[in-house]
Amino acid sequence: MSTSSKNGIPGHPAPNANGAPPEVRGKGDELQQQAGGTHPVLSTQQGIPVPDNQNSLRATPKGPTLLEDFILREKITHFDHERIPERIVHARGSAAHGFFELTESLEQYTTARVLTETGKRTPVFTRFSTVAGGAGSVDTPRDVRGFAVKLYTDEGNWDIVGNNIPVFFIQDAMKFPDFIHAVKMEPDRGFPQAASAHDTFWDFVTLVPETMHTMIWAMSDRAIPRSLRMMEGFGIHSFRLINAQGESTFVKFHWRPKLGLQSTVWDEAAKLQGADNDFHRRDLFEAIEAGQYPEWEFGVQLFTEEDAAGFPFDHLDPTKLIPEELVPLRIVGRMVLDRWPDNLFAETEQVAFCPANVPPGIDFSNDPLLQGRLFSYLDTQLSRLGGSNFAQIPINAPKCPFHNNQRDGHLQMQVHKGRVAYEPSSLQADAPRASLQQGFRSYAQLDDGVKGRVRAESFADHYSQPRQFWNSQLPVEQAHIASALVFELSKVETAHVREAMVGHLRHIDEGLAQRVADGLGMTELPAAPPAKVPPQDLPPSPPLQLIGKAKDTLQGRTIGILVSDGSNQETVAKVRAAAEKEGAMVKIVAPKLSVKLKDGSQLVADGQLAGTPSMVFDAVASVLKPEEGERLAKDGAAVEWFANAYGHLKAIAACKGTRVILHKANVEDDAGVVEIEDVEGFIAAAKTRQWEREPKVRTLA
Ligand code: HDE
Repeated sequence: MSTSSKNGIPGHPAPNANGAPPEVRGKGDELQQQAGGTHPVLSTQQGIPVPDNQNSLRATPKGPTLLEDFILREKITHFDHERIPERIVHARGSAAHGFFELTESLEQYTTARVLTETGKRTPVFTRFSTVAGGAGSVDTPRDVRGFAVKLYTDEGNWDIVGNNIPVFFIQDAMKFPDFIHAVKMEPDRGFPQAASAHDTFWDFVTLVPETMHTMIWAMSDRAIPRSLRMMEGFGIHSFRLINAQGESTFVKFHWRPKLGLQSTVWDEAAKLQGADNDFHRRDLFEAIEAGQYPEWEFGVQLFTEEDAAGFPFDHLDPTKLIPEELVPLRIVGRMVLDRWPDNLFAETEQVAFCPANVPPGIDFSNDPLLQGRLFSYLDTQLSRLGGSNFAQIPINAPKCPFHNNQRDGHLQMQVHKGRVAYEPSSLQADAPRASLQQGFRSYAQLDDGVKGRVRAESFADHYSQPRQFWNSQLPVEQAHIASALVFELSKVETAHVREAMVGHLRHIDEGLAQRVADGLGMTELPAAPPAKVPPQDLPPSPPLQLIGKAKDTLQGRTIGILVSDGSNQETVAKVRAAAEKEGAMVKIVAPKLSVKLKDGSQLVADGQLAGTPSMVFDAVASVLKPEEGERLAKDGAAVEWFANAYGHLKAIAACKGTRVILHKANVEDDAGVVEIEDVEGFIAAAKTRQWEREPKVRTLA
């Protein structure tokens, strides 16, 4: 039977006047045949074949619907339960599959095979997330990003559940619920969603000065990444590596993006929220689909107990980082993400990370925040994933053999055989037994001290490292931090909270405090609160910069070319070829989805102008015949396209026909605004942001 239909969709029967396909009423077989006849028969969960998936069972043709209709009830019931509780934090996330490959063995330090077998590829699943927003919130708010990697090693799953910022807001797990309650939307009004710019967050921050270090990182452009592919990742806490002799070395884990670091500018991040809710998810998806697999170097900082004793801070305090000048980063591996999940729910949503998942040869430190996390993740997953068998969900199951005597429970998927589900046993030759040789070993640490609810004195310095961070930044980065603080605090309604924050900033840098106070219109600087430990001046550490660590490259970047009817196809082709040669992705934008070029050929655009603003590109080019330029100069979407590209410090290549729009958009000539004929000049400018333009386009604090 033919699959063509009046509505033109192959395989779809034409609807009748009231929208229902009457010829298939109660005739599932016929629908099957219309669709080609090769599809399996639709069935219920119990395997009962479904005769008709369009109409419920009615007592008469006009109803009522019968309770007897088990097919309808089963379908609706399952649908009603499709959602599971979203994560209490890090609810909004995107993930991909890939592999980890060790390039240098750490055999001297650990027995973990994933860190000793060079060249071996270990499968990974990596999930990036925002922290504060709900699962449906936007991708680009100012927020810390989660960077969680599950490595399916031969000795069990290893989860490095980290962030894109190397320190955390609080020192003790006891404070986590308070901190999260403060940053999430305020419970009485239900806003703001996915934003720290509100009273309760800053109230908490000002009352808990240990937050200062992560606060200043979160005010930097690290919290508004351009792409998940352009972020660093950090395990944050110190962990231990344990070697064959049982010796321990402390370790911090790092991920370094091959594409270099890059962020948006704040105005761009804010506008991206309107332009594309899924900007980061789409970016990761498109890169993987295009075969541009994102890659990170894997690095470790290794140090001993004795080294640690000499640090001017306590490495067990998660609000502190170890500058690379003190302990250099050793690159020992890489991670490549090369496969998008088949199903967002089954994989990205159901994946359950837990910092307690470590293979033998890796162990925990006493960091009190880490210690709390070792409890929290399993606990939250029991309720989020509905019971104790969530490790059997394919995305969570180890890829190495596993055997234990755990039985039964909700949604047990395994059919365990045999009569023995206990140890010791003598009745079954293949019953699992513990192994001292292969099993997980905890470091035999000798600790002394007294029991108590105390905070170590060595955790008391809250300002030296934020000051070091500030002093390590380039002037443009400092201006962004100061401006972010002004923006955030301008949203705080309570005057004493704003004042308290500026007071704290004085301990970090008097100049910063003054700039923020000026930006907020304060007439005098508020007093600084007492500091338990006066801040020390630590040497600046350039690896803490972001723009300083960016790479001038078009790899992984996207260039938008605006065209319209009559555009010169050769110019478009030239710009496209040059950009693609440098590794960029090129997208055509036009006032309509298909335009007729100068030579009469038809070009299908990737995006329609009004729906594809320049925020989604790293640089833009424009090829328009003069009449189209004149016409589009009256179109707000076109004018904003250039005004935003200019304001967001992007390179612009424009033809003569485009000049009239540039004029309307107040785009002034500078090194990043080039003639379209100067393709080389455009490519060079597109590899970086035009930082020197920034003072011309916005007032920074
Ligand atoms: Fe988490 N965190 N966290 N966290 N965290 C969760 O676990 C928690 C902390 C991080 O993509 C939850 O399964 C406590 C630091 C990431 O699925 C929960 C404390 C760091 C993810 C939880 C912390 C993180 C989570 C929510 C203080 C950076 C998302 C759902 C003691 C090193 C992982 C879930 C993913 C998720 C608790 C602090 C990173 C509630 C109690 C520090 C990347 O268990």
